[in-house]
Amino acid sequence: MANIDLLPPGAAPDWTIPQDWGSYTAQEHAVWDRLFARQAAMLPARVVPAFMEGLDVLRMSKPGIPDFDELNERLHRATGWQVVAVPGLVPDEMFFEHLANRRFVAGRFIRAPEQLDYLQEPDIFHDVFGHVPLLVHPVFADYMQAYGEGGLRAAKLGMIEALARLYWYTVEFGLIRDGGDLKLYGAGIVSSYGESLFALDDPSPHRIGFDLERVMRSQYRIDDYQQNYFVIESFEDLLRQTRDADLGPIYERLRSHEPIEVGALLPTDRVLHAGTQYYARSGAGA
Ligand code: HBI
Ligand code: FE
Repeated sequence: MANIDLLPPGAAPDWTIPQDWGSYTAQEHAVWDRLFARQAAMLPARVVPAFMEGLDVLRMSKPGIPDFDELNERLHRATGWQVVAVPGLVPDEMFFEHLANRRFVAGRFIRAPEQLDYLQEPDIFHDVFGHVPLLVHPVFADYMQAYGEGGLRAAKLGMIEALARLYWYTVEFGLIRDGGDLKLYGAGIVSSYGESLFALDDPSPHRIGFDLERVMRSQYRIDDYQQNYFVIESFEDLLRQTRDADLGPIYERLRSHEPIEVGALLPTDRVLHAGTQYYARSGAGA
């Protein structure tokens, strides 16, 4: 694991750097346009409507990498959030501190043309296309700030891993009911062509009703499509279940229980789809 606790040269003490939008090259803008066009064409029927509304409010269909100064005018007016540029992953507590103050940290760099389909570290397409449109939705915006505040409290209790799992299975890889359908909202999914298909259509992964404690116990994979997806009823329900939770007893039980293996199903799970786990077993993507 790279030592992400060394402040990168040129970064401010809060890890932010200037976006310096003028220095993006035509090729970098072209990579953004290619990724944007591919997702914008395939998402409308798959993604939660609030995501498309956010793209529209932020005028994100404008060609090229978004200029944060322009983006933030609209975003801040909508929900008080702003996007700040960082060189890459920031230490957990700094990450929580930014979220708690309605600042979303976005990697400034964009992937190379040959990395179109997967990269380990979040780049500006993952962060800005994937995460930012939903920050226009007032309830999701509240959830992200509450998450940051909860993360700062959890850090003091040694429960960062539980919060990282909650982030992973909601903000990054969450599914949501929309009427009778399942729709995408997790940034890790909507910024990935392949996983936007896999997460909804493929019989392999489990799809399980969201439960805070279950998610906080659930291990996850960072190197391939998810084997489990958790489904929320609404952003309002997600916010209510997390903000109103009595975390003391949950954290106590987490300390005394083993984490839940990726791909496991529990008798207490609200199973919407019991997956075949074929994809994971075949090691297709690994
Ligand atoms: N830093 N820039 C950046 N982006 C993230 O998504 C991020 C991070 N640091 C920590 C982190 N995510 C997660 O581990 C949190 O759940 C803690
Ligand atoms: Fe992310």
